Amino acid sequence: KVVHYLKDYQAPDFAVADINLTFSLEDAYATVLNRMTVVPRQADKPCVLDGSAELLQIVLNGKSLCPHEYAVADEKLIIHAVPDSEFVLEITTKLYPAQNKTLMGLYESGDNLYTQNEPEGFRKITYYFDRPDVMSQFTTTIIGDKQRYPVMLSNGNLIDSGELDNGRHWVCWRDPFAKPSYLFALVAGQLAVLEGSFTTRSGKEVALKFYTRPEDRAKAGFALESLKHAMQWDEDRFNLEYDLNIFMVVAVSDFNMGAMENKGLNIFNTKYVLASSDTATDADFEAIEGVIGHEYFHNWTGNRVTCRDWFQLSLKEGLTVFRDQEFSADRASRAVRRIHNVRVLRSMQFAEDAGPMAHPVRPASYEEMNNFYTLTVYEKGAEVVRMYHTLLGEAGFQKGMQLYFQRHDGQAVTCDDFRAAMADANGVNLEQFALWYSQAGTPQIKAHGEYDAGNRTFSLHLQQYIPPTPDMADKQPMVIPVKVGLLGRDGTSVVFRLADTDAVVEETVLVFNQAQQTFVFHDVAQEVVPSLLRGFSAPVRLDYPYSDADLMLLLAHDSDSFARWEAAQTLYRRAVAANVVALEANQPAPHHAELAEAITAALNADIDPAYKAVLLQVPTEAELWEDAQSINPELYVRARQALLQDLAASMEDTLTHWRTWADTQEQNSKHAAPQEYHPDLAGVRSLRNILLQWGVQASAQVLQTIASEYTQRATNMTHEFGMLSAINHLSDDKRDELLNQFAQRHAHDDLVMDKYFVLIGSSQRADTLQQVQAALQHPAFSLENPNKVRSLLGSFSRNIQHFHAADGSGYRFIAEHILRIDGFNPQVASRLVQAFNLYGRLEPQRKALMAEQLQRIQQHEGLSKDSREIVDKILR
Ligand code: B3K
Ligand code: ZN
Repeated sequence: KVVHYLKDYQAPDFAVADINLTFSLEDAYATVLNRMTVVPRQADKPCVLDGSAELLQIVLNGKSLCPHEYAVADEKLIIHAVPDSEFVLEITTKLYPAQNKTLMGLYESGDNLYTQNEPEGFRKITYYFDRPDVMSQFTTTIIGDKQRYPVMLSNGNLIDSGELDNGRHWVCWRDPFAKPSYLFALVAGQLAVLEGSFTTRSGKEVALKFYTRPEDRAKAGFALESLKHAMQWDEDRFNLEYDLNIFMVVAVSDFNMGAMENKGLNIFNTKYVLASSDTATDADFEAIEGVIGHEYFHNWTGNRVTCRDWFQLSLKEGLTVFRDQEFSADRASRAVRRIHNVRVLRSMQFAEDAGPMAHPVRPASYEEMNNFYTLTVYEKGAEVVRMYHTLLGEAGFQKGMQLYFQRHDGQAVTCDDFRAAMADANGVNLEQFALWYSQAGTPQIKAHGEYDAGNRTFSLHLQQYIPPTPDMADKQPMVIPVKVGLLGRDGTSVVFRLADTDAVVEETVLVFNQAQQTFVFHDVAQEVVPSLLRGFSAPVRLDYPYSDADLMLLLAHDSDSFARWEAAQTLYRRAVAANVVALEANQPAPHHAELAEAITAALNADIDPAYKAVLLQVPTEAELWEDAQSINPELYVRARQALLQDLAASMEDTLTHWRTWADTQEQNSKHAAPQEYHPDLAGVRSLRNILLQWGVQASAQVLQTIASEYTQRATNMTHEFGMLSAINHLSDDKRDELLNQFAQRHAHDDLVMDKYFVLIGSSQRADTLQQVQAALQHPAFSLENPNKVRSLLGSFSRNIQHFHAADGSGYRFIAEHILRIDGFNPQVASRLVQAFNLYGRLEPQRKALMAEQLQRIQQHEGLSKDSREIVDKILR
């Protein structure tokens, strides 16, 4: 096994002045001629190229190399002797895209060809210095049959094209911007195009082209509009303009992840391009806008300035996630978007940080880079960028961005370079801040405070602790921005003055950077309840000894929408914890009357419906068990379920009232087409759907209502999927009937069928495993399509109740399918292996059952290094 370490980084021995690729697409294979001008940076170094494709020929400065002049082993080509000065290397390889099921390198989907090269796919195409700090100008010629490959695309601008004999044609693309190999892309096939244009602020007209299967073209309109919004936003907020004359997006249904930011030629999972309101939910529309933004924003943060090495992945990903989050927040519902991001972070990234895969935002080592496209690199990375923003303010942050581009445009750099730009542009010291990149684990803050009426001061005592992770035991105190306000007992905001200033303020950001620290607020007129970590100002867990009454006060009055929501979350967590204790002792779960009242009051308050909807989200099981040990997952499911049932029963009238209100809002909407996506209506529908989920808990009658209204409402997918989700756990035959009807009606629609598989895989019904097994045989299902695997098996692996079934059937089932998938698509398999991350923290019986399956995976002959790295880390 080969472990790569950040500390071993060495600059490349060779530069590539330019690279010319010629792809000849034949019926069953493709040949690639790679002609590059290589410039040695030091004398006497052997030339080591990365590659694993079938090698046909190597020509050095016009002379064909004999086998003794080079060696091929372990995905490397070593040319023993090369000139000390610039030389031309021509390498010919042969590829079989139809047989490539890894979906990396060049592969076939439908009858078309697509590439995916990040991080190390280019080496499956040709032999090259396949590392991000080798940047070059690419010219790509593609030759293919006119009927089979009418459309042939690559990066940059189309500079020439022509006809050939035998019904073939050719095109030549040139990308004027130097780029690393991971940003190279090629697409060929029968594709329809939806066109638009955008005029940049300096007056350049950019052609926008969305390529899809012909039957999908009409569904790309929303994505096209999203792209225009993203281009405008990047100019307005970040002062960044697009740099080529053409921007292409290609949608493909077989894709390992969401999308890929190849220069000028983004390749997208169809899931993040295609939408119409009868096949996509409002959440799907929002995800499309976000991902389109994300990939577009990479043009500057990722492509113009790229990563020196893959350890620096968060340099582009954390920053670009921050940018897409801000884009979405500026588009609509900032408060609700923030809460949504925090919820993802807390339920998934915190779990990663507390498990066997814990790693810093900048990992120190990896075996398989594909395993490090993680929530930590992306989501925690975005929180780290957000902390610069919180500490420096918007203006200071933008000054830092400007300096970053001034210094590094066209370069491959590190997270330290980014931090230095932020520090230097603002004249501040960010040395200690570097710990956010090197220390894994979620910092925990213990806080308490007291009011001194005589001195009119409120003292806040903070203590930080960074838990040990498998990679590191002892950690240093970090810089934690803690945004704080104070509320009086009547719920009003109480002003204060910090020591050493005259300014009287309502809110401040404390810079908490020692193991323990006390902050004193002066001139505080009355006893207060502190509102802490406003806006979730740092990715930490914070514990303050609030009474339930304090939390209810914050829930009713806090002016900060995150802190207000968080108060409800804490109340929910406490209630579930009380249920866990009762259920463990075989007692009935207690009744939570006060909480029901507080939530009812919040629902009845004058707030935005989308915000009401998130207030009704009870923390997920993963948030509930936080870093507990000896976990019995089923107990948490039952305790959470008991809380939902109890609250819903007490709140039945309120739930019905607001559901009727939501219906009226939609009916009387001022929008011309209320079934279409619009942020306002999306908020109303999200409220309606969560009320429906609660409603089903409160009364069996709701199922009848859903059944009777189904057909009329099902013209809108948000409603249709909302209704099915609400009844998905019921054992009533009506549920099966509606689900079957759904599957039949949408049998031809790949993306809607994914939703069907999600419903099957996530149901709490007793027969879920049987239904999942049956769904594997469904004609629309395929193990080779990652969306299908994620929908059915991915959702089952997150189905707490059934994946963690006490008889081990869930573990066995997932392990068996991991092994089937690992044989042809290691990336998708190794994602599924991470379903077992909870291993070390499970109660003994489940732990033993899981160990059996983990060992079975570990001992499997020919297991990919992707899956091996994960399983070894879980079992170590
Ligand atoms: N940069 C790609 C991710 C590539 C993942 C490779 N396993 C998409 C993105 O983050 O925008
Ligand atoms: Zn990205």
